[in-house]
Amino acid sequence: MASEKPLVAVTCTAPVNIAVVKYWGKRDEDLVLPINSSLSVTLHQDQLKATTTAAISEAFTEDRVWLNGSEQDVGQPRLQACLGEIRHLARKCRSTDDGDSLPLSLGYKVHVASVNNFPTAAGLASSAAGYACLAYTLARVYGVEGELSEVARRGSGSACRSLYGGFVEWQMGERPDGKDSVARQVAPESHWPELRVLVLVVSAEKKQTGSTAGMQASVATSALLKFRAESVVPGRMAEMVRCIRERDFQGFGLLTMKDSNQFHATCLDTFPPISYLSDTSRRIIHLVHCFNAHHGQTKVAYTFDAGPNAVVFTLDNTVDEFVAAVRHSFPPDSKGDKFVKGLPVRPVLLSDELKAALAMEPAPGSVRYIISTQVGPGPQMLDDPHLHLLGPDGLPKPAT
Ligand code: 2P0
Repeated sequence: MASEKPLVAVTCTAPVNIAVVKYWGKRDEDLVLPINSSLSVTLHQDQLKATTTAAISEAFTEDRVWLNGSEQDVGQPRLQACLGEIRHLARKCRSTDDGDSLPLSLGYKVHVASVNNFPTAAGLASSAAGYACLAYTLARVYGVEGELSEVARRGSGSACRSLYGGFVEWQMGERPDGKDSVARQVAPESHWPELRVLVLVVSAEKKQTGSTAGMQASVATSALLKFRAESVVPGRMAEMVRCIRERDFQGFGLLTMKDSNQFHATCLDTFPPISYLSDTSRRIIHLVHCFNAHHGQTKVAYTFDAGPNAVVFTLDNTVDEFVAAVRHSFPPDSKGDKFVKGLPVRPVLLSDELKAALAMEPAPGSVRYIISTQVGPGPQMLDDPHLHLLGPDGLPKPAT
């Protein structure tokens, strides 16, 4: 049977992105159109990525999706929207094509398996990487070329920003059909090689209020959110693009922190209020401000999404000292050697002046570990068929 009805399989990876001008709130729930533009940094896939295999075959009788090994309800509206959109694009490609070059695949059902190499739903933008990877992989398997923002966005708004490497803006657009609500690269990953990223993981628990529900509540009740979208974000987008183009870390860091704080302020302005930050998050904020005050300039900058984990930006000449400050303020549990994962960080001794400036009671174990990473490229297709997550029978391979 397998030889008569072979499957066509493609495997791709896609990155996590972290917004420095935040998206929060939709003007159209169905099309996933935002109330403001946003801008993000794509993180390197060596540390954080989603991997997805999509396979099509005449032998498949239904669309099926597995996430981290467990089968999902393929009827979920977001999944249906992505599948529907990619098939729509594939039909369009075919009708403008000479007709012979595309596989006879449009009527075939698809099997999809996806895994993340980091905790799902822990505030680490797993849905962004996952849906970007889904859009990119489906496009490859169905032979779709061109703009994929809409496919990814219909899965999860922030996912369209994970379609590119480096620094990426999601232009909110104006059209009711969303055709101009697209992601664009502002600068490639090679643009600012000194920029480093530290993810401070404080909790791997599932978050309490999902982003979609949280945004709906904020749009319905927060006057601050409306003010932010109309009067604050447009200026911040322009200023952030300037900071990135000029590699102005002081400006970039300051604006990143202010925008994170304003996003969390709109969450508190939502009624009933939403609170994503934990005591440890607030301690990290305090640590960053003490560190910067000690140096008399913005040397590190935090940002927080819909969860308590911190993402910290800094430059390569400051990473070692800042990680030492984190170790000092949040002494690791016994497994101290596993405290930093990813890009190497050298141990350094903190000066007595900096220790005094940190002025905090140590909170042992509250930062569980740090992922040390950098800016990275966009989605990639993997050539090695051994890396497919689906076997020749179209079912997930057993985890090794
Ligand atoms: C962002 N977040 O810009 C903001 C900052 C969280 C805080 O985009 O409903 O998972 O799927 O469009 O994209 C998280 O929201 O929400 C998010 P949906 P999404 O990264």
